[in-house]
Amino acid sequence: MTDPTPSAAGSDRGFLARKGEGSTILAWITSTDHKRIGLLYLYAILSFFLVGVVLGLLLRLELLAPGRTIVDAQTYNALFTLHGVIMIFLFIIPGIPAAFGNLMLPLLLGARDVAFPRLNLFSWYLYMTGALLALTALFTGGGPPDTGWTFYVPFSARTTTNVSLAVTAVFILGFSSILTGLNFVTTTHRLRARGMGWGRLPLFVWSLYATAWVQILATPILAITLILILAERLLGTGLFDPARGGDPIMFQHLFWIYSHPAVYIMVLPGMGVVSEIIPVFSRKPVFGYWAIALSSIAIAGAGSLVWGHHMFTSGMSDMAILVFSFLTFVVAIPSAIKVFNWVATLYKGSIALDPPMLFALSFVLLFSIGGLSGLILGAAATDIHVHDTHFVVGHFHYVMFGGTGFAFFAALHYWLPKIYGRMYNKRVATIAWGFMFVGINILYFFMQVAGIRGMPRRYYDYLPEFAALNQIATVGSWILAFGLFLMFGNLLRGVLSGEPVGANPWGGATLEWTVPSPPPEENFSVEPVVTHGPYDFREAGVL
Ligand code: HEM
Ligand SMILES: [Cu+2]
Repeated sequence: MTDPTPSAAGSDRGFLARKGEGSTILAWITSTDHKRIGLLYLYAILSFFLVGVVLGLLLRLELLAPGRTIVDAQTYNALFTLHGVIMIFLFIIPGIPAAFGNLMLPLLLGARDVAFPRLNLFSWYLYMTGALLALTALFTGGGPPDTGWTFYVPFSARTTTNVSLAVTAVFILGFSSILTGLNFVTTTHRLRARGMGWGRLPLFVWSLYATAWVQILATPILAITLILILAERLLGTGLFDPARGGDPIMFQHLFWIYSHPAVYIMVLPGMGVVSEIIPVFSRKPVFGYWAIALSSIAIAGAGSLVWGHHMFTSGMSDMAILVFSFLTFVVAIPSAIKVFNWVATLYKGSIALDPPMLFALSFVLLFSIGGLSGLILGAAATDIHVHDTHFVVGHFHYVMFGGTGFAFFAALHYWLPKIYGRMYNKRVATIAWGFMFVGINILYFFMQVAGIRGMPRRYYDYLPEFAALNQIATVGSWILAFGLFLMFGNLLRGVLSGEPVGANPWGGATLEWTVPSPPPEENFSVEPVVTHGPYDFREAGVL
């Protein structure tokens, strides 16, 4: 570690280094402090993200030219399956709630810890067990799974690759997610500081709260679905096998009844982060507090009813298609409400384009592009044209990477100074953001164009007419990767040897900015009493 320069606000390194024995690895992996658990999640999640990125870059490299470029077809199948499984189950679902929820929720509420600190640590162990099993599936059994992250039957029931282990891994990961959700709901209900009514909850807390309910209610359906695949593979139950009276379409229903709501587990916390950052860097109270808070609940609720839009081409009655298509458009309303309120918050604000704000604003733009392309998929007629093409891949990367991924990076740049008491280089952060923003747009926009013209998804080879578009997209992936590299290098350098910061470097009005950076182990030395809303900068004395 570099020089222990005292931070402006406190003279010690807070929860990061409790006297001598508190800093061993053993002390970390047995700690029940929510901040330490949050960091354990953060380190693990970022490591898996980097593995996922490398796999993604390999996929793009294979698609650089028609024909075989670097891998054969079977390896390509394994690569996109692993890329998808890692990015979905190890990065984007737990990313913001497990890492930043754990780090910040008690601080935002004025609490000492989450409601069940030991259950919290147990959730981390479940996460690590599931993650390591998923990676083990790569190297054992009949070879890496090749089904895609959706594990569709009948193929997943028949393939001889290591699907059973991968499915078990995802099953365990699901329990980690459920327990985190239970912990957060209880914490929000029971551990708010005096004076913190529901109308004074920071919007990030509202988004975690809505997410937690989806985690609790939807994830068990995934657990059941996964057990049924195992039963199909190991016992030959025939539930999904038409030859034995089963129904493969039933699998798709079960899978998407979880996996569509899961996209809200992915994106709601990101929206919460953005709702925190935009008012602080506009120096203005958030516009439409209740509209933003309640639209999270509305998205979680309505979003649970639209799973059928993944199955327009699977064979459904026209009536069912009509209903699912209609409901899908209904979810666009609360999402748009959020975007309008963010824009209204910006209006006539005194906007500071610091790195967290740049990432937050690009979230709004990229998520909107992703959302609008989602409407093309939600309308049954156009979906039939672009179903299972690269248009879909572009759409979900705009939403998940441009949306949630950028919100995750926004959170990193917003809260890391609080956690470590040090600042990264803001200029380098801005340059890194620039590369990532340009890279992501080149990569996914041209994937969408290729998709509209008929480039299918999950093929390792394609017709020569798609070559130019694929080349441009692959170059985009290199620009993006360079930006990521720069960003992580800069953050690491900031954490290790950046300028020390005080308690409130951005001028925020929420409770975490009232404690030293890094926060002390017990968070608050005196129990806080909340006397103003989370965005009343004047009352907080920061404006
Ligand atoms: C937040 C980050 C990311 C997430 C959540 C994510 C997620 C996914 C998912 C779920 C799939 C679908 C796999 C399947 O169809 O079975 C996929 C496919 C793919 N991803 Fe990513 N990804 C991310 C980042 C990247 C990056 C950085 C790249 C490129 C550098 C990339 C390139 C690809 C490619 C080429 C495919 C294959 C498409 C196909 O063959 O169907 N992804 N990704
Ligand atoms: Cu969906």
